[in-house]
Amino acid sequence: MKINWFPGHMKSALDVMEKEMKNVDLIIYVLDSRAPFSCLNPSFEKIASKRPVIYVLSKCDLSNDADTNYWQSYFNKKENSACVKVNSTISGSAKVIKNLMKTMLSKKADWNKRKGLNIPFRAMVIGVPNSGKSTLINNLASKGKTITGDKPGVTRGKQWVAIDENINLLDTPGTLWPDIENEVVGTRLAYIGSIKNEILDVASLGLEFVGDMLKKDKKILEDRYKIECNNLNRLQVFELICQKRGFISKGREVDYERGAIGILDDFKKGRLGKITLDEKL
Ligand SMILES: Nc1nc2c(ncn2[C@@H]2O[C@H](COP(=O)(O)OP(=O)(O)OP(=O)(O)O)[C@@H](O)[C@H]2O)c(=O)[nH]1
Ligand SMILES: [Mg+2]
Repeated sequence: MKINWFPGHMKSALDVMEKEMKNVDLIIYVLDSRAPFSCLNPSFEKIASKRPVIYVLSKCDLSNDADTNYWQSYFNKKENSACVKVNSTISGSAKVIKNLMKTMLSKKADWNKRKGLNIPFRAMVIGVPNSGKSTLINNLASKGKTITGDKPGVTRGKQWVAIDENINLLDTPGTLWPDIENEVVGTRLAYIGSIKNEILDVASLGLEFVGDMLKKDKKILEDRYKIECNNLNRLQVFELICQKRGFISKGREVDYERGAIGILDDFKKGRLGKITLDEKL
């Protein structure tokens, strides 16, 4: 699915992030662990190349464990970087990031100490919409200091949050990039909820998703919806799921849109199991 959702607020957010780069010591780059490669925003290349980066594979409770380990070692190998996986819905689980930050910035801390400076570290948290940036910050702050939500575009302005007396984090609005040319990437960003439904053809996205799951492992759909997929094409499977789940309109027709929303919601909430979409490189 070809995506072009790059509203004015994302453009200004990127400009602000580029400016703030000068004021931060480190970047925390939040990637949804179900599609970490697809979450890499080319617009961030300039932003994330000038500082040490902690790649955070978020929502690891929803991704395949072996695949997440693969992606963790992939991002760990990048220069001047480290990578951790987190489930930010568990209180205290992100603490490892705080310790990692302190280790990665220890030289700077020594330097500050020698100069008698007492300035807190500053890190900027970046990532595509809905990847879990604000939830991660709240987890680190041990208090709900930022607004979160299960739809893209929740955070609008930048917001500094002190997570302890030595570290300040900058929450930023989720940003995409103009004209996402790669259709596979666009589709995966849509599956994980990075793109708002209003600009999508949800029924087609649902059909595409059913097709992708059939290619991956038909048991994912068979087990969840108690159906048999043998010899059925993706449209027939989609319709079967809609019938099974009662996504039927008044005229007894299949309601593809409601069906698609239902299936994609099952994926987003992990009810289809722990699934990683991006293939290993
Ligand atoms: N299961 C699970 N859900 C998570 C995790 N982290 C965040 N979420 C959920 O993902 C949704 C989006 O989280 P946010 O923290 O608002 O995401 P964001 O990146 O700040 O989004 P924008 O501000 O819109 O760019 C919320 O419903 C969170 O509860 C996680 O580790 N596991
Ligand atoms: Mg946010």
